Amino acid sequence: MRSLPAFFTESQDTIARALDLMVPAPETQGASASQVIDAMRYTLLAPSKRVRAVVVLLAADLCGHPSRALPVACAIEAIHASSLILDDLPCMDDAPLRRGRPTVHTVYGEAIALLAAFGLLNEAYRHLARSYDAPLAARLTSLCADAVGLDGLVAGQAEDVLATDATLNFETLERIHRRKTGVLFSAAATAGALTAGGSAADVAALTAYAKNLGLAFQVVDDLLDVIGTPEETGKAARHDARKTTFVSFSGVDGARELAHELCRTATLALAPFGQRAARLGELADFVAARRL
Ligand code: GRG
Repeated sequence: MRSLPAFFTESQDTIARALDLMVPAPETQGASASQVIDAMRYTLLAPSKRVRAVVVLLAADLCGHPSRALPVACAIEAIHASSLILDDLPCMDDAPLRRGRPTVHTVYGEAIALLAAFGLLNEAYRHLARSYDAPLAARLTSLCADAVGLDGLVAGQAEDVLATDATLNFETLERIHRRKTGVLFSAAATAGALTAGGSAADVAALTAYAKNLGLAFQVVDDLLDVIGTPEETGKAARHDARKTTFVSFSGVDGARELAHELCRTATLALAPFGQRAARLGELADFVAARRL
């Protein structure tokens, strides 16, 4: 397996420190609020690849001004963490394990898990409002709301939940995962470019990159459900057995090849940047080959 490039692990550390500050440990909020904050931090600070936040930082770096990217990188990680809590609930995927730990609802109960998910979503938007000047905060908030909303995570999850036990065609499967997974990658790349004052052409190239990267990421997620171990993925193995996945369509080898193809297409979209996009190219290579 390809190991993580050094810039990736350095960014992960920077992001983890910023997330710790974004939702500080409870001190004076009282016992009930403390439980919710503990549950939020339990998910937000758990071991994670933080790949969406890394995309934000690399996109901003590529556009020449990385210094303002960290708050929106954290907001996107908080949105992602919120979606994981919801996705794992008994009424959705009913997952026992996430990020190598028992899922939030199994530790804190369903009511606190739901509140922690809303809490993280709320903190994400609050962080944007407080970290940027009004015009940029408005653009980033709108971008994130679009990614979460009715052509994004919520819509993708709804279609996915309703399709359990159904046989899907490839077009439907692709639409579900573009919304559930792909749009947050696209939002991450766009957000990074916006904080750096990237041009419309920069944003278009980065969005094309992220769209293909996000889908590749999901194809490998499906693959790892079949061939990965809980030690590698931090999740229960073969949890998607009742769903149509990219592996049901293409088999194990076909899914890995599809992921490589999507990552090659992603990297090609960055050709106008030349060597400056090398790190995003390395990130795509990592995604195609990942086992975690
Ligand atoms: C209101 C935020 C919100 C969401 C509601 C529940 C829901 C709609 C959407 C679920 C979206 C979801 C969980 C998609 C799966 C995406 C995916 C591949 C997750 C695994 O991501 P990794 O591997 O995880 O990056 P780590 O733990 O490394 O961060």
